[in-house]
Amino acid sequence: MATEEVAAVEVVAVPTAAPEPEIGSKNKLERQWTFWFDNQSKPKQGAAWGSSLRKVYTFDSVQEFWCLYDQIFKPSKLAGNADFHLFKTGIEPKWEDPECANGGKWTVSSNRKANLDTMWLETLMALIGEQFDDAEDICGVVASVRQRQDKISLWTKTAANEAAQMSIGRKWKDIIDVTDKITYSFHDDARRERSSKGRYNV
Ligand code: MGP
Repeated sequence: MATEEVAAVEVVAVPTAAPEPEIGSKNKLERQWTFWFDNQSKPKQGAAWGSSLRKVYTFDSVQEFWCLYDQIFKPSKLAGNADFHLFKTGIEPKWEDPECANGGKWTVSSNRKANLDTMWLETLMALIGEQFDDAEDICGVVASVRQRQDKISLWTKTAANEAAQMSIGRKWKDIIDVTDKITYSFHDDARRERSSKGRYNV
């Protein structure tokens, strides 16, 4: 009997080690994301919009994201005209994509390069970390480096759904720590008129 008690105590006393993480194991994301890059610094005469747009990398793990971010994706590093995109895999960053066709975008301008990089990174992390309640309505994000003024735009799917867009806009402002008013424009309006008016403000 005494031997059994000792044995029981010994069993309880053995520390239960947490399983070792596998070397090289990955933290999977909720979904796949694709980085795109559009270098418009040397536009070809007469080339259609989008002809310099390139798909760069598709990933679905936290590790791949940081690897990519550390090596290449800092918008402020570029002087000329360029767009950086992170979109859900399968959606092209164009008005013509069926998922974007009835959508629009919230836009925030940035006067400082450092600010652009911070807002870009905060947005990327919020997207891959599925921080938005209306995540299904989001297509992706674009950082536009421009001589005049840099900007970041969050593209969404259903422009007509004002409640969803307002919720996304409010959340995004929190994430990137912006207090100024931001504006949502419909791609449909932009298609018709270059300097189209915004439809929603938050
Ligand atoms: P832009 O890149 O969104 O604005 O669109 P940018 O470069 O900051 O310039 P701004 O002066 O309008 O502020 C610029 C132009 O590119 C548009 O007016 C369209 O002619 C063209 N364009 C932009 N996008 C995102 C698309 C697109 O998805 N499809 C097509 N066909 N043309 C687009």
